[in-house]
Amino acid sequence: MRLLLPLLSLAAFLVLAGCGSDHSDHASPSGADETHVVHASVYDGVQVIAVTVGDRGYEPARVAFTAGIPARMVFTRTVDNACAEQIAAPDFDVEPVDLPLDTPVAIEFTPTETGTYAFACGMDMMRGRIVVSS
Ligand SMILES: [Cu+2]
Repeated sequence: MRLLLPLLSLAAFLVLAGCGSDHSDHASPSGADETHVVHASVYDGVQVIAVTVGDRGYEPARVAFTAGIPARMVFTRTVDNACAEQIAAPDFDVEPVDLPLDTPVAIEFTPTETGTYAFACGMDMMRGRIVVSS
């Protein structure tokens, strides 16, 4: 018991710490991830967004691009989860691409029309949204 108790309290601390970061990440008024949209930054004529594929899915799960400018999404998978092992953007003809653990992988396309599109895992189970505006 002398050994077990400190381990249990450490585990409790880790759970609380994880919970705490959850709240700060999703501090939007509605509390929903759906409202959190990250706009691309333009570097050398390419609009770029970095997305982490973690145990809560895509972060950010909604990204915004401008129509008519080449776009690059750089995915880094940080979770060892078979569902997250590939990324695809079928609306932009991006076929499923492998995401090795902790290795940034870029997909590129040029959004030409405004609208809301999808990116997803290779099985189309884990999904994110791409919002294209003019
Ligand atoms: Cu999947």
